[in-house]
Amino acid sequence: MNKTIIVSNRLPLQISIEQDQLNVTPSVGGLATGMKSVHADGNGLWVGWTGITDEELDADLKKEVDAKVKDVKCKAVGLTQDDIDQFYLGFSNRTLWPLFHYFLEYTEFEDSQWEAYKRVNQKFAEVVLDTIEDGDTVWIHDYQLLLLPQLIKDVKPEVTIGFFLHIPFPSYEIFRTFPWREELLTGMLGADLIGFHTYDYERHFLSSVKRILRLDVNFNEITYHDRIVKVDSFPMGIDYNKFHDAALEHDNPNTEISELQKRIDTHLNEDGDKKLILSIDRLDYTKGIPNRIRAFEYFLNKHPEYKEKVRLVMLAVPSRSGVPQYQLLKKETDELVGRINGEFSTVSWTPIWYFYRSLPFENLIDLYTSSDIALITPVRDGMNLVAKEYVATRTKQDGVLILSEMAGAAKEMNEALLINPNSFEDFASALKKALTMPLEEQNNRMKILQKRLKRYDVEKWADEFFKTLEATNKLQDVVVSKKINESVQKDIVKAYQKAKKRLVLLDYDGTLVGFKDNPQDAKPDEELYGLLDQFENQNNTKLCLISGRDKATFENWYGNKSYDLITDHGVWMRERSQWTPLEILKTEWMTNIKPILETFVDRTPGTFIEEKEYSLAWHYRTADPELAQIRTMELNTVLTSMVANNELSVLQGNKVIEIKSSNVNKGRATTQLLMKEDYDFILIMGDDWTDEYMFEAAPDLATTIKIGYVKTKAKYQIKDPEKVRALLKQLV
Ligand code: GDG
Repeated sequence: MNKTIIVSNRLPLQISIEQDQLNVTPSVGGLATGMKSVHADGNGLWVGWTGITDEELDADLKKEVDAKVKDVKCKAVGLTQDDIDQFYLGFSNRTLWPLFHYFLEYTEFEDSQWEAYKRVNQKFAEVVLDTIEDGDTVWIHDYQLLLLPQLIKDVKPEVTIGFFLHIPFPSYEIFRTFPWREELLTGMLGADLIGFHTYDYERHFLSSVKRILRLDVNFNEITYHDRIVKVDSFPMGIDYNKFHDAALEHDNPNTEISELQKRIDTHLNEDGDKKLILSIDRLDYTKGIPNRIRAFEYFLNKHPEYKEKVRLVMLAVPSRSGVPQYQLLKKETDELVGRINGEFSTVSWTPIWYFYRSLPFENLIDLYTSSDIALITPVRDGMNLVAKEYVATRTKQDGVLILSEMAGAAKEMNEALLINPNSFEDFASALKKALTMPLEEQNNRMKILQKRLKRYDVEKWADEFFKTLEATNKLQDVVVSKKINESVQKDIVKAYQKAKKRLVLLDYDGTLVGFKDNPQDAKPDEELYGLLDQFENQNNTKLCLISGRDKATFENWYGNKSYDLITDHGVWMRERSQWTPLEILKTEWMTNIKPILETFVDRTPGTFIEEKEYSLAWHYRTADPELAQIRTMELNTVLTSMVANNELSVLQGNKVIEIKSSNVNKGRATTQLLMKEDYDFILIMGDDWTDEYMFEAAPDLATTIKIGYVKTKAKYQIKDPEKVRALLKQLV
C-alpha cells in the first residue's frame, strides 16, 4: 500500500527528558490537525526533527527516541547543535525569513550558512529516501526545506511530491537579490505541485521562475524538463470546530473559571463600559508589534475620551530568541510598553496589559472570548491564523476584527476592517469605527466570516491540496503519453538495422543542440560532428539536416561534410555538395518590414534582429518574458496587416518571430526530399512549431519524434538534445 510522507522541520510532538525519563506528547497545532486524515488515519509517516539535538542523546537514548517516535508514526531527522545554529537560526531565520518578508535590511547572505542549509536539506532527503517507494506521495512544508523536493525527485522520479510554503513568496524585485536564487527555485521545482496561501505569492513565484530560470509558464503550469509543475494557491484554514466548541464550553456557566479569566472579569466589572482590544503574535518583527503600540498611543492622544475606557491586551509569544533581531525587538517592545504605560496610567487604569509568554490553549480562549476587538496588524504575514481563530470563537457573533492588509488572511476576510499597518490614521479610524460599531453590523460581518472559515477549515485545506496533487499526477500521464521508452527505442534500432534504404532527417537547434542566448553560440561540438560523420559512413543511409538557419551559417559549419542540408526553412538544399534553390523567392518586402522590427528592438531591451537571405527573425530569448509577451502580440498585430498582400507568413518559433515567404516551409521541403527516392526507414526529429510541417508531410512508415513534451503531431516525444544524441548513437 502506498504511503503518504509528510515532511516538516519539526515533528508534531514535544519530547522532554526528565531524570532520564523520556516523555513524548503529540502537539495539537493547526498543521497536525490538517494532516490528521493522511497521517494518523491513513498509511502515513511524518518526518522531521524532534527538537532534541544529537549531542543531547547517547546511543541508548537515541534508540529509545526513535522507538517512541515510531509509535506515533513519525521518523526523526537527527540534527546537531551546529545544524540548528547554522541551518535553523542561521540560514532559515536570518536569510530566508527576513528576505521573504521584505526585511532586506535584516537579511544576511552567508556562504557558510547556505552550505549548512544544503547539508541539512540533504539530511532530510536521506531519511525520506530511506523509506520511500515508487508510488508514494510526499508533502513537504515550508521555507526550511526548499531544496528537498528536488533532492527527492532526482533519486525517485516516480514519487509524487507536493510542497507548501507557509510564508509569503516575495516579488521578483526582492527575490532577485538572493545569491542562490537559481538553486532555490530548481529545488522547489522538484515538486509536482507547489502551493501558496495567496494568488499574489503564486504570481510572484511564477514571475521569478520566468525571469530567473527563463522557463515557459502556461497560466499556472511550468514546463520543467519532462514534467509539468503546477502552482496554485490554497489559503490555509483553522480547526474551526475546535476553537468554536472551546468557546461554547467557555460560555457554559458550569465550566470552571481560570485565574486569567477572573482577572479579566475584575477589570471589566470595574466599569461596565470598558472594552478590551486583543493582539496575539509570536514576538517577531514581521508582526508589527512596536508599530501597533505606537499607533495605540496615537489613538489615545487623538481620542482622549477613550482613556480609561479601552485596554490593549497584548500577548507576545517568545520566539527565536537566539537571533539578534528578536532580542532587539524584545527590548524595543518592553521599552515602548513601559513608556506608554508610564505616560498614560492612572490609579485604576493601565492602557496596555503585556504578556511575554506562551499561554495554555484554555487561556487563549479566555482572551479571544473576552475581547471586543482583535487588532491583528502584521507588516507582512503569510496567512495569520490568529485572525481566523478570533472569528471562530465569537459564539454570539459579536466583536470586530481589525486586520492588516499585509496578512495573507486579508484576501479572504473582507468583512474585517482592513488597514494599512503603516498608517496611524488607519489604525485610529479603524479603532474608532470598531468601538462604535452597532451590534447588528458586528453580527452581519461575523456571520459571513464564520461561514467561510467553518466551510474552508484546515482539513478541507489539506484535502484540496491532496486532490490537486493527485490530479497533477494525471496531468503528467497525459503529457508523457508519447514519451519514448526503452522498448520503442529497441524497435527503432531494429527497424533501422533491417532497412535497405534509410532517411534520417534532423532539425538542428533544440534537436541536436540546446538553445543559447545568442544563436551564433550554438555551434556544433566535436561530439556532434563525430556522430554525424558516423551516419555519413553508413551504407544506404541519407542524412539530411534541416533548419531555419541560413545557408551561409550551415556552409560555414558543414562546408567540408558531405551530408545533405536544407536551410532557410526549405529555400535551399545542398546535395552532394551542390546548393540548389528549392523555391524561388522575392526579398523586396524586407526593406519594408525591417524598420518595423527595428522599432520593436529599440523598445524591447534584450531583443535583436537576425537577417537571413530570405527571412527576418526577431529574437527575444533574453528579453523580460512578460514584456516580450506583450510585444509579440503587438508585433503580430502590426505584421498581420502587412504580410497578407505580400505572400508572407509569420512564424512563431522558440522565443523568435520569423517573417518569411508563405510558400516555404519545412513540410514542402520534406515532401520534395521524399519524392527523390523510396525509403523503407524514415526518422524525422524536431523540437519547434515549424517542425510540425515535417511531421505532417511524413508518410505513415516514418518514425517522427518531437523534442520536448508539448502537443505535437509526431508519434513520439523525447526529453532533450542529450537524449536525441543517445538515441542516434544506438543507431550507428
Ligand atoms: C506561520 C506564518 C501562517 C499563539 N500564541 C499562543 C498560541 N498561538 C498559536 C495561535 C496560532 C499560531 O500560534 C500562530 O499562527 P500564525 O498564523 O498567526 O503565525 P506564525 O506562527 O507566524 O505562522 C503565518 C502560518 O505559518 C500557517 O501557515 O499563517 O503567516 O508566519 O494558531 O493560536 N497557542 C498557544 N498559546 C499561545 O500563547 N497554545
